[in-house]
Amino acid sequence: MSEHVNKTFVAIKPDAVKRGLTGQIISTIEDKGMKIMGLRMVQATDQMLEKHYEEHVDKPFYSELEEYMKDGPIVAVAVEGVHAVENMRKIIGDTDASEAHPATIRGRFAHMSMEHADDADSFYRNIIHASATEDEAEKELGIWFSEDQLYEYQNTFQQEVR
Ligand code: FUP
Repeated sequence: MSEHVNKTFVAIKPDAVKRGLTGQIISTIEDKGMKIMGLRMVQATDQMLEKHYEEHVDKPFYSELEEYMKDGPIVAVAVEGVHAVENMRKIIGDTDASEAHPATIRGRFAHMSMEHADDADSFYRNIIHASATEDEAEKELGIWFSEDQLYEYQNTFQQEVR
């Protein structure tokens, strides 16, 4: 397989699932031509989140982040494509929705700034997560999916560029 093709992990977070945005977000990934190789609705556990947010576990906002991520099921999506990691990060937009380009998922479906959430003493919710690097993607796919939940097949777009 070409070195330009990689896999990434996307989490449609509980706020997005509750708002009924799952379909639109999945469509956005499919519209881009990327391949969904795994899809599952899952209730996050403390253990999964501690692994997923390893770098944030000791931060002051962690307990609220954990509460937010356990507030309902998440929809876990495994995505493969040409530069999928980089493409997905562009599609989701800036972590702070108020900074995110309006054409991105965060820019389309959220507008709150982290600054305002802090002032209002409310936890910051930003719809979606996508892995930042290939190493992070590999780690995160391993947390949210077992091997037999990931499907290898060729989508139409791959057939076109073969
Ligand atoms: P991202 O990679 O865009 O998901 O962002 P981060 O890994 O930096 O942050 C993970 C989540 O922690 C974000 F979705 C929001 C939350 N967060 C805060 O609430 N406050 C912060 O200062 C940083 C992150």
